[in-house]
Amino acid sequence: MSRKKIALIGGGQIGGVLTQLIALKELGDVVLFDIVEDLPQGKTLDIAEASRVDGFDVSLKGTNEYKDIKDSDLVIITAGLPRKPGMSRDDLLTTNAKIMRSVAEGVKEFAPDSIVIIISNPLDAMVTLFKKVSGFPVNRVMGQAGVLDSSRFSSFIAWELGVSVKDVNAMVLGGHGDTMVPLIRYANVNGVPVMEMLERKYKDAAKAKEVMDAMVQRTKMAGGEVVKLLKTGSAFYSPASSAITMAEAILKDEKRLLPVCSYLDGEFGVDGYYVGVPTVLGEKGVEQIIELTLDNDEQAMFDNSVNAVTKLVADMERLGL
Ligand code: A3D
Repeated sequence: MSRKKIALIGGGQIGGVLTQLIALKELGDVVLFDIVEDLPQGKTLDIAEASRVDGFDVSLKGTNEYKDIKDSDLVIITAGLPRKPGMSRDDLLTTNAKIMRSVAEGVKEFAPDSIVIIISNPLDAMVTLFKKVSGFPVNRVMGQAGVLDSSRFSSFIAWELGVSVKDVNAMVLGGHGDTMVPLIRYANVNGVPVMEMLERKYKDAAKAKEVMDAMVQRTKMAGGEVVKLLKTGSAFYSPASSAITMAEAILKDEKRLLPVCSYLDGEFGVDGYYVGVPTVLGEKGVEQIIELTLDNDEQAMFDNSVNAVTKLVADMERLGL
């Protein structure tokens, strides 16, 4: 089996952590691309010089030229501005859409058979734009958001219940914005419903609901919480780890069921939009979309989130981006 080639477009905060994680896990050879001269060369050199102590052996190359990503198997895109305090993800639309267009053209030309994971915000719009400009089939274009949002939700549940986060399964669906949909009813600790555990802990259903609502709210605002603390940018360790989970599922054909920003063609009653839904990832990229039953409240939240995505995409089209 030949070594996989992974192109990372954007050598900023997330791009740097992605490079390091790919090296540590020896997932493949990395080409880190950025428009800033010397930045990707400096980051890859720094990480490569830890190869002896960390014990990894992969090739890491920094570049400012698209031709170096030629024939990559997988591309992960983080090019674009991150949020600063007080900004919403949607405030990044105009700037990042221009960047995403140029990236999509570069990837289309030099890595036309790659599978692409997008992280740049506003996520749902950037994935839509990449698909439109590249013309890639929808199974090869997806976005990372739900894995991170679900990991955040799972962390809050574990901290609240005093259990290992390894045993928590909780999924967040919908768009990657304030309307995202943490699925309370499906959240469990090794099969035991989280709501049941909260009700036993507090011996009061109303209090349990209040605690869960606070965790849901914190999940929706979790990106902003980090932005407020960091002041100069947004979260980068956890988004990188989340994208690596998806990358590993694809490169190793793991068939993992993960919440992925996938193209819906009638599933969940949505036609022609990218939305976060349970997705099976394997060597072909998006291999299955798993539909699940939503109750009335969940469906209303999901519809609201889909509306936010359609509005964002309409804004992008209205602005001619
Ligand atoms: P940052 O550290 O600023 O890195 C972005 C990099 O993109 C910089 O090094 C830029 O030089 C580079 N860049 C700008 N224009 C281009 C271009 N045309 N071609 C190639 N590279 C370019 O940001 P970051 O790494 O912290 O975040 C990157 C993106 O991810 C931002 O849009 C964030 O909002 C987004 N983000 C998404 C999530 C999700 O979960 C979806 C989480 C956190 C951040």
